[in-house]
Amino acid sequence: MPTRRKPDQSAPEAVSPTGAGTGEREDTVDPRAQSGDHLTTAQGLRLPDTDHSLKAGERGPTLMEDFHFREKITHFDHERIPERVVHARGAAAHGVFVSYGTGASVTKARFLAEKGHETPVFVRFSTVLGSRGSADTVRDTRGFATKFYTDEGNFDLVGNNMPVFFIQDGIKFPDIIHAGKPHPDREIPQAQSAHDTFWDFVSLHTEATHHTFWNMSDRGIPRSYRTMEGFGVHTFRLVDRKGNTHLVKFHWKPVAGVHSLVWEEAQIAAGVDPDFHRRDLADAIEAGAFPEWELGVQVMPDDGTETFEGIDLLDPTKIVPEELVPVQKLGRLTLNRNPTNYFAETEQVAFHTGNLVPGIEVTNDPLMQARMFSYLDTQLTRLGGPNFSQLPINRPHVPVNDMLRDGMHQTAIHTGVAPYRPNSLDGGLPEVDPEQGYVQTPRRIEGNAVRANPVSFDDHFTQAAMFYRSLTTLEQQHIVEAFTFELGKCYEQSVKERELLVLARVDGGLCEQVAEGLGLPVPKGVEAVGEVVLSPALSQVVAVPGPIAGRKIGVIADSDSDIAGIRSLRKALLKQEAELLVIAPHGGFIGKGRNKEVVQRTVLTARSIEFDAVVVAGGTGHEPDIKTVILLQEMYRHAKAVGAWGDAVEVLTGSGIPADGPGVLQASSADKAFTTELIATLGLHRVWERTAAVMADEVAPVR
Ligand code: HDE
Repeated sequence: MPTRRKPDQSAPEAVSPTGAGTGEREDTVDPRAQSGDHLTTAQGLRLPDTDHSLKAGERGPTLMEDFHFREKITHFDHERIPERVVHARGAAAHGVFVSYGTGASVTKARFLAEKGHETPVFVRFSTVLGSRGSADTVRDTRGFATKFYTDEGNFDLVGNNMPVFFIQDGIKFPDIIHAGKPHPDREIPQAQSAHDTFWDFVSLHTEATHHTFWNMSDRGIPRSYRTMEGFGVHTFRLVDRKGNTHLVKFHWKPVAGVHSLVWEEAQIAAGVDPDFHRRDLADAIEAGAFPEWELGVQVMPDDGTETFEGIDLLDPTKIVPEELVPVQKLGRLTLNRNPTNYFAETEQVAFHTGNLVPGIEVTNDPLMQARMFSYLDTQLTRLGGPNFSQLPINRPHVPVNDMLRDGMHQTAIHTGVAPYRPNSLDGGLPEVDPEQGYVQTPRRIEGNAVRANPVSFDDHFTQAAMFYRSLTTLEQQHIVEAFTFELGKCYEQSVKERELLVLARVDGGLCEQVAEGLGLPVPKGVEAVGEVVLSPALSQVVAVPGPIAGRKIGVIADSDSDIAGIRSLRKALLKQEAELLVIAPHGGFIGKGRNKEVVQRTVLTARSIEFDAVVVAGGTGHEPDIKTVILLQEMYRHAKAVGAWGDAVEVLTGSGIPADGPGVLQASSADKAFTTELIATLGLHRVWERTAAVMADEVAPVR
């Protein structure tokens, strides 16, 4: 059996944050990598010592002869591989996709068409711009890449958390990425778009406008990976059993709802816990609050026009509003297992838009066409040669019999003498399969060789205006603040002025507010988009409480606190799969005897960003220290639920929290009414009524 190092569980604070096991599974360990109990060299030679190099005398130089030293150091020197040129920072999980069978009306792909069909998956979430070690919560687009190990071969849906993209033609991809990455001279700023080259590019390439609005919206700072929507972005062509085709757009709908951070939280988290999203995903899975999404499609007719109601379906900067074409649900994805080894799985997984199965095809979207080249190509450098599909995480779960041979890192021992077709020497094998093999639907392709876009790609502003105007006042305010922040970080006046011109073409009111924030004049004589049909589905503010599974609630307590109350609150929250964490002045335990409670966070280690709500347990000492005051004030400022029971209400008021403020919960004990109200407030995600934008409206941000 492989030898395992167990996490230190002796000190309560060192216990896995969720209090659960390590999530490791024996059956995922490759016995070829770790077998036997003894330390060996890569050749299997047992070693007596790995802490001392072989030297000429105790005080002498190291000998060339020390093969163990050389093997150990050489391997270490080569442990890193090039990080992904984009989407370098990521976290992933294993799971299962269960089909509802509803897809049969549009596709013959078995994993979608057969009811109850289960397909193993591996999903990797990422940010686009930052390096592998960058912070999770920066303002950026998120990758949402899913590898379905179907019984017809691997299908990869390599999507994002936003439904549109910056550019319409893949040939510009190096340019937008060069503009978004840190400046080449100083290599700053890391993992963010708040700098001159980014805004220089997007103000000159106005097709980026719609995506820029999504990035500046709350979608650019998701609360968790598990509260993100996912989108295939491009239009795909689905083919049913009879050969009928439809054009579709893929959507992932999170069961936990779509939620975001507020900007100050995102900034604090980037410093206090740069692994915020990675930790959240792993913790939720380890605690058994498995993240879930429903996969759906918007189905449009494949009538030869590749447009729908005037929307060009080949233009990746456009969406089809859900009010126009509702999303039909095809199945449910559950992420239920953390990777065993980050490098072997999350780092080495290789997605490719060209990994398709019968029933799913690509379209002529020029962005998608470029991706069909890039994803295979990039792995040659990143994974060191053409055999990366043999890596365990990339291997399909069906028999593979290709005629690809040799190459760097070849791990297969191929048999036979005739890796060509037809052959007579290997019995004519492998055979081709004209019945079930992947056949592209014949489609007529003609036209002049031109470097040009269709005219329908020219409207860069209408849908940006539709997006902005469809949101609540509160969400619009966040967009205004984000543009003002990002442009405020630019040094070049001309860049700011040009972007104001872009904003003026989208929405005059927005442009005025950003211009005011920047202290610049509003551009004159620019006409904004006129009236647009709104799409309320674009807003993520909810009116009805959603599930709270996986949410974290902190309870401030000390040895005088009402331990029974803490326990009954924990019980109620656990029923909802939410977690209660005790925050105390010191580590170890609070209470005595049977009334002892483990402390999960100390006042020193806790920070507001980790919690969706914080309450103070009755009986807790009334003189809050400065860290407690900061914790409660941040919770209040970030529109999250706070509360207290019994005499601990004084801790709230002593921290400057208005006892009658919205979302400030009070009760004489941690009774049913208190927990019910807490759960309902958490389900709404934020107490937006506290924020200036909503107060100005004098109404809740509900349409
Ligand atoms: Fe990617 N993209 N991309 N991209 N992309 C990569 O592939 C590329 C685009 C997306 O977790 C790279 O293996 C080009 C759109 C995700 O491993 C690379 C173009 C969308 C991931 C690449 C695009 C995406 C990548 C880098 C313009 C949303 C992370 C490493 C034509 C629909 C996958 C790698 C993971 C990764 C190229 C545009 C999503 C270089 C050339 C549009 C989620 O091949």
